[in-house]
Amino acid sequence: MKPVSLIQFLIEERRAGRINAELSLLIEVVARACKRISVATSKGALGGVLGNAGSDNVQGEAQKKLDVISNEILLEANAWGGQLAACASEEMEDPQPIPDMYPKGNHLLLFDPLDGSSNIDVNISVGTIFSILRCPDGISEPAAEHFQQPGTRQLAAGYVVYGPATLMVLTFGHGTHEFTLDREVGSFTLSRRDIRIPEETAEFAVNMSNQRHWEAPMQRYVGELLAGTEGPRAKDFNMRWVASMVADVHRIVTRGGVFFYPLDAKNRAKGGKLRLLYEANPMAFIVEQAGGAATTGRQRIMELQPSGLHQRVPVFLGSKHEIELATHYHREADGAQG
Ligand code: FBP
Repeated sequence: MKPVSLIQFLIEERRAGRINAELSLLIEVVARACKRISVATSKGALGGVLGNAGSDNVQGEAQKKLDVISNEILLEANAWGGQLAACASEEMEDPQPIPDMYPKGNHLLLFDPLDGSSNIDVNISVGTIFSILRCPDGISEPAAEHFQQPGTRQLAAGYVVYGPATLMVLTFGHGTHEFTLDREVGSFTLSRRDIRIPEETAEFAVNMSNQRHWEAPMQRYVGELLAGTEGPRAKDFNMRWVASMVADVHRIVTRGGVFFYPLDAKNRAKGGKLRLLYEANPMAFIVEQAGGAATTGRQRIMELQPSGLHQRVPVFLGSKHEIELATHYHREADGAQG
């Protein structure tokens, strides 16, 4: 089969009327920025990009040098692209307006410039996660509230994994597709079209060291997985935890599985660990478009009405039947139907 480049794929989507020219150009700009981040991450110590930046982000977390470098690469590339009204990032408290010297567009871009920061210095896969929304009509200076749209309003979402290969996984709401960076040509090439996540799985991902802090329904659900053939599930389950959401989710998009970052006694006050607008919503859109499911343990993530730019939520996503069961245990414990 003749290789299909990302640009060819985008032109096909435009011809099919599934996306417009502005959204297509915006994806090209984001993809180009991620190619530069891929080069930066691959340099490691030789590029002087490892270690802390000596500053904290809005979440109070120590920023890694690559957090800051990736954030700047994405801001700079998208400032002059002409498709954006503004963008927002995990690394910035407030939305970043487009400088007046550049033309503005009517899209809003949200991103986690470098997901899995705790793995950078130990050479484990990290990534970039992004979500694209429409800027509300008549808004020329978007504020945080204009980004606070439910995940169902996303026009596109994607992640890029910087691993042995650099891969981008993308959805516009018409299936989920994977592109591999061909380093010789310097462009992303379609490697899997219309990905389907198996509804059943025997593989789960969760940070088990938090077990004692979990709610009872989560203890029950994971307890049954660990009991395996000797327990009510009568089936053995295997566990994986990379601690880079992009890598854990990509494994699920590739061969199925489930990923959990549940509410626990440590993160309850913050509402969870992972961020709704630039981690949970884009991953939920990608997974749902590949036939999986994504909930907070109680409700569909993409139906949440966001209340803050950096709002955190519990995340349950992956193979449909397991997510439905884990969610059922939580709702049952709450005395809710379903
Ligand atoms: P950032 O690195 O972007 O802050 O993301 C949070 C994250 O690293 C996720 O990628 C990952 O799933 C999770 O935190 C790991 O959490 P823990 O350190 O508890 O294992």
